[in-house]
Amino acid sequence: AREKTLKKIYNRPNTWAGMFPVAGGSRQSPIDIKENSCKGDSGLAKIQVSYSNIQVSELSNSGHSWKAQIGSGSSSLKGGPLGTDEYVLEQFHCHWGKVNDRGSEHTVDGKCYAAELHLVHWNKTKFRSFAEAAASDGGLAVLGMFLIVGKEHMEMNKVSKLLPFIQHKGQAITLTEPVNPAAFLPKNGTYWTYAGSLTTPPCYESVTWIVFKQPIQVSQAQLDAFRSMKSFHPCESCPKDELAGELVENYRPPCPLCNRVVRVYKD
Ligand code: GRE
Ligand code: ZN
Repeated sequence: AREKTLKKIYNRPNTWAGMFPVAGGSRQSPIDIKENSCKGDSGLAKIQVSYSNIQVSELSNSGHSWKAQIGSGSSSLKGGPLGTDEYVLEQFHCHWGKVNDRGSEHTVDGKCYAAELHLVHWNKTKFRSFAEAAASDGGLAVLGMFLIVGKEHMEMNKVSKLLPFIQHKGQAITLTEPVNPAAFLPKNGTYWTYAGSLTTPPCYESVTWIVFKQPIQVSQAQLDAFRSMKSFHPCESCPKDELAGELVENYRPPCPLCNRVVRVYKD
């Protein structure tokens, strides 16, 4: 039964290329990061990130994840593979499994983590809006963090404590306290970087991925709060599929690396 469930779930992203041909392209994300095939690059440097007074205008249930939309404040992401172009934070969201041994989108030598957090930034130097950047090469930069189960994450609590109020698809709530997304970055700045895509439709090939090697910790209760969300609208009845409307397994499995190189920066 478990075999059948996994197959069904994995099949879903396989249908995307029908409606979004680029989903079958050669720079898709996520990928399996093979540590021994990564290329050290002396041209890479530490990621420069700063966030101040970040207010989340809306925390919503998209039916596929929770999403924190940034409303105000200032942010700046540059350096590393991004050079001098300045990227600003648009939103952050997460991908997770039903159980702790799977849920991340990127994998490392085949290893899955329990979840993966995405801080989505757009290139304000070259583009006028997030929408324009999202559809353009060099438009987006996403910081990816692996989540493991351990101690409670105080910044993540600002999100996880509100999830009971947005249990169903389409629901949204305001966050009154500011968040500091820098608190989601691991202490160690070692990262992998490569040219990839959005991991959900429309799967645009516009993302410079920066995936941190060191995982961050969240508590079992915080992950369980993610898993308690539902993928259907409040007025709909619970779908009778394998997941029974639980918002879990919302990760895309690894895509072919094709003609790409993953570079590594060692902190
Ligand atoms: C997603 O929907 O999961 C996503 C975005 C933008 C960038 C990366 C990403 O919406 O994974
Ligand atoms: Zn994502």
